Amino acid sequence: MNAYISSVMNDLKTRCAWEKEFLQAAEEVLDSLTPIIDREPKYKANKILERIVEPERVVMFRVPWIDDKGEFQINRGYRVQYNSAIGPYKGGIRFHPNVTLSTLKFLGFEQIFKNSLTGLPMGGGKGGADFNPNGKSNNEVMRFCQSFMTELFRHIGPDTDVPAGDIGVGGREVAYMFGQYKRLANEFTGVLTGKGLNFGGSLIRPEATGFGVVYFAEEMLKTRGDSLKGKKVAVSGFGNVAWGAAIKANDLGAKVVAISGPDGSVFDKDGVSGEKIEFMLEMRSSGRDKVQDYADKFKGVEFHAGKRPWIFPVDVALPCAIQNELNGDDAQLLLKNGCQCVVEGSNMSSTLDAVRYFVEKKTLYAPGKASNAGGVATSGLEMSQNSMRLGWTREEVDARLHQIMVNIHNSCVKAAKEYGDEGNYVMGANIAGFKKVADAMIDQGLV
Ligand code: 2IT
Repeated sequence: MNAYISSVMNDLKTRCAWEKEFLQAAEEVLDSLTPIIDREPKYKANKILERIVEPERVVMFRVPWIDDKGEFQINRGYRVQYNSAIGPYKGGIRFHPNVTLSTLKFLGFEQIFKNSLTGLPMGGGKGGADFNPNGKSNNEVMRFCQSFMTELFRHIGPDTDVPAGDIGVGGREVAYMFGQYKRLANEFTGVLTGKGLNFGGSLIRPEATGFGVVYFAEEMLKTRGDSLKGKKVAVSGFGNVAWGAAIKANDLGAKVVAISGPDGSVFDKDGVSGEKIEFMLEMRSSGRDKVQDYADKFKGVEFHAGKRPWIFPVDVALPCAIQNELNGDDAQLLLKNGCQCVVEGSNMSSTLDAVRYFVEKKTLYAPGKASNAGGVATSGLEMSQNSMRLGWTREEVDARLHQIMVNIHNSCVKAAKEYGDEGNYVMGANIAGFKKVADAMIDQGLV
């Protein structure tokens, strides 16, 4: 870290002392920008770091709704509009009881660089609420989504800010929010992505994040003359990202031997494939949030209560659940057991000590902002289709997604090499993502 970067970081630590996740994300990015900041004095001269860590706008609002018993409920809603230098704010909405401003600032900050890496014209943003959809009735979820959108609608628009799903927000929630937006704004536009196919959604969007993670893993393995064929894979979570990743890993000849949930992990020596992948969807829609259901349903499956899937000997690990789900000890255990490749499907899956360990050991390690960008990239493709008022075929969307993941992979590799640390995907992703946004900010003057 050079003097300019550490002064920006120290200042941030004082001013955002309580925003732990945000400080973690900022430190990971800023630290790895050292070689480009050293080489190009224009970024310091234009105070780019001071500007890029500060969201352009944050909206926080009350979300009142009525539960099925007729009781009033109050949640807190947010939208962090982080950076619009290269396009309208774009990023998901998370409904999870742990959501705070810190969570959404970390996610919004990561989204700036991720969206830039996709090569599509999208700025960075993120939103959400400390609402837990698990255990809620369909009507409760609908009322919550409508109330949330009743405030959010005045801050977003197809050329201003285009939200989508994230943890706790899937097709059902996006549809309810879209319905309410349309009613309030009196317009039918592509203001949200991840919509249903009947009203402007894109084919492949549900699978896209997980597919992209696996396409990225395949590109990384290729750099060492290897491939996913015959590899044993551990996936964490059983949500949208884990599901897409399991499908594509199977397609490419790998065997998914573990998935997990908040209650523990399952080890399935026969592999998660066929109807077992369908069952992941059932577990998700049941709202029970328990992976033990998988072990109860299928023969020969071990359930390890309270354990993460990083205890199993595998070749490839795909963390696809939530931030900080893989720590330094997990990283050491994975490598000790022979894992060669760790590709993040969740945002900031790894703690800073795990990231540093992987980088030091020259593991094939990809940070989420590069490897999980296929989700938002396909959202970008949904925006294009909405603007054209046309829909592409599955094959067309999948081919574009695949090409985007190959391009992101190559940008990371190229930037890491150019700035002196070949094979370091953390540095490569951060520098490549940063450069485009920072240069656009300089061009547009002090705004
Ligand atoms: O973290 C992410 O990139 C997402 N949740 C997807 C965002 C989007 O706008 O599709």
